[in-house]
Amino acid sequence: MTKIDEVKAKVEAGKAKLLPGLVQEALDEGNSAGDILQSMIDSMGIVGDKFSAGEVFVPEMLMAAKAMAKGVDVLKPHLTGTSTSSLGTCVIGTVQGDLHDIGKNLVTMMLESVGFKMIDLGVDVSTEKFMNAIKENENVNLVACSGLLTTTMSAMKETVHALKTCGLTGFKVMVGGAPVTQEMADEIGADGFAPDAGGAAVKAKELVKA
Ligand code: B1M
Repeated sequence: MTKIDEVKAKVEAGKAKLLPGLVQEALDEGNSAGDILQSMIDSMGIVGDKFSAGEVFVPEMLMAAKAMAKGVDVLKPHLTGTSTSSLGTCVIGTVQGDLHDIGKNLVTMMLESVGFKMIDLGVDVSTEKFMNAIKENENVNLVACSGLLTTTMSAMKETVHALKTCGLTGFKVMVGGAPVTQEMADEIGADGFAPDAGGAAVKAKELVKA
């Protein structure tokens, strides 16, 4: 078994304590941070499929998520650049009713690395909380909403609608997350969509420079 396969297997098995050491060993062996990250994302896909099939349950999903977070901590310095330019301030959060944060955290990391100051509101973020963050922080030029559940897509729609019609100006709204598509983003009036964290950094730059 290669070190990268071991990382993948231990994320799936939810072995959080083993992950930092294994990820470091995979890096030391010359694997790229991007490849290691992808192996962990693939693992979460497998866990999700097993959950759908009734082979694992919420506690196992949670343990896998914790293991991945530990692995990402080790990868962080290898994934992020050292941008000195300031692109502005981005308020980010997972929409109301949704507790998934791994994808949102990866997007946060990538946006930070291209030069955004990030205000991370966490998970289960109400529309009101997004709005207060725009008012309370200077130069907010981007709001990023993440969502993983089909059942919280209505919350995303409500939040985007409220942000676009509340009278506050000077920012663009970007959406993303597994169930989100470009078509849906257009339909709910978002300014931008990205399918993954790398794409989110590219789209964010594009949006604030437009
Ligand atoms: Co949940 N869960 N979960 N879960 N969970 C999914 C999402 C699910 C697909 C699993 C399945 O059934 N196959 C399913 C949703 C089905 C649906 O809606 N159609 C599901 C379910 C049903 C649930 C519960 C309802 C289960 C229950 O209680 N019965 C429950 C809901 C709780 C809630 O939120 N209210 C629940 C709970 C949980 C845990 C808490 C146990 C845990 C989350 C822990 C955490 O996040 N800290 C969890 C996990 C781990 C998963 C899976 C297995 C993995 C998610 C993940 O982290 N993926 C997931 C299955 C799957 O994804 N295949 C599943 C890795 C991550 C890197 O990918 O978040 O997609 P992702 O982010 C990507 C892109 O989407 C994108 O960039 C990232 C990668 O580069 N992206 C953006 C994300 N946000 C973006 C924002 C952007 C742009 C791009 O711009 C703003």
